[in-house]
Amino acid sequence: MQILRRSPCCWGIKSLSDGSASQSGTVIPHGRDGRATLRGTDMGYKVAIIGATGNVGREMLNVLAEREFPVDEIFALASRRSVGIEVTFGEKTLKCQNLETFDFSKVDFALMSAGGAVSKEWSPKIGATGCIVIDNSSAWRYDVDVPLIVPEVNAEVLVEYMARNNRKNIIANPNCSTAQMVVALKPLHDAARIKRVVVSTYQSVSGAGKEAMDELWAQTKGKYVPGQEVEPKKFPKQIAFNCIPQIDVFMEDGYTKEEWKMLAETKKILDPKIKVTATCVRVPVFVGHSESVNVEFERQMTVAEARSILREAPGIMVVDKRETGGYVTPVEAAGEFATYVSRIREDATVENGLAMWIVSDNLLKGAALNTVQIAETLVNRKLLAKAA
Ligand code: NAP
Ligand code: 2RA
Repeated sequence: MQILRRSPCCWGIKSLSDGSASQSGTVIPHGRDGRATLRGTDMGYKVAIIGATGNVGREMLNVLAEREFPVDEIFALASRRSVGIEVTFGEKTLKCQNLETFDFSKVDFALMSAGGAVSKEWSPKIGATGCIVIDNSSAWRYDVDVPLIVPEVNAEVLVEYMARNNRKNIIANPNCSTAQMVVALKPLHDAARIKRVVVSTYQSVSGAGKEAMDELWAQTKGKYVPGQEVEPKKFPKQIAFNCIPQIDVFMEDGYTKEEWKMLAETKKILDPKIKVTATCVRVPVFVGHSESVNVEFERQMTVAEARSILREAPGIMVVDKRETGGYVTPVEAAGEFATYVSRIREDATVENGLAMWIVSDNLLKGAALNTVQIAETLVNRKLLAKAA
């Protein structure tokens, strides 16, 4: 299933909230349409997209083109099954090449979204050629020698990493559910120190890849057409007209791996002292993850203060009208660069508590956009010049 993208600014508002320097120092200037673009650079880069036929890979091509990343040459790579398949990059059509036979010594960036097994095998080999790998899988996220980056939150980690001589040249992109949550929590944490987070997710099927989207589509149709019923394959139970409280495998403590990822990644990116408990649920939505988040702070944070902080935060858009329809749903967030925060209210069951609703396009801030922002940060801060 091809993802139909919505118009860039469906709400008639700019997609990123702030064009000035974020607290981490990442400068994200805006283009004409309000989207962030790179500062003027006098050189272009050679970029390979690994997993270019997939959900995230196609979005990476779109985002690079839309944000006018300074590309000299671009290569679409996938498995040998996809050699010759065409994908688009702006106005251009690219033919997919086989990852296994590609020469990475000729590229600066490998933006990777081909799953953990492929990344485990290929990222070290590609990194050893001097090319910077930015990987979307979970293969490297918890490696102490690999930075896990959300540029609005911890871009400064890249400065120290790129100055190392013995680095792997691998940078990890977080899980989609973590990325959108930490980008909203970071400015609040800076203001009032977060002690504990309780999050329940409502994750779209695109988070599980293109075949998962096909399964929802076919299963939904199959419910109405006798003889065309579709058994669960990508999901553990029927996903059409249903909710499944399991994403990824179960762990010994009864949590799922997706839930554990939210905990471990929030600690690595934001603060190891923050306590997180998560319940991750798959819902029959094609694109856009939603999260109900309860946050406990060290000091009082009023709703008004939280709103005002979030309104200024990079990457965040507050839409919170306290009236019917005055909040964002995944349908509105799909195709957008911003992470939306709605339904901000006091959680009176704990001291210093707030509750909120966070929605973002999982293929964009949750994957492709964040990957491109990491590459932009390396370029803008001139960190690549130091690459081995
Ligand atoms: P997808 O739609 O299933 O696409 C998978 C891509 O990987 C395809 O391009 C596929 O190429 C390629 N691939 C598979 N095996 C390969 C191999 N042996 N060699 C080369 N390429 C191979 O999956 P996706 O949703 O794009 O996700 C990709 C990765 O990003 C996963 O690690 C996922 O966990 C991660 N991620 C996804 C999201 C999200 O919201 N979707 C968010 C964060 C992270 P072929 O077409 O040739 O098979
Ligand atoms: C999911 N978080 O939604 C994952 C994507 N890698 O399945």
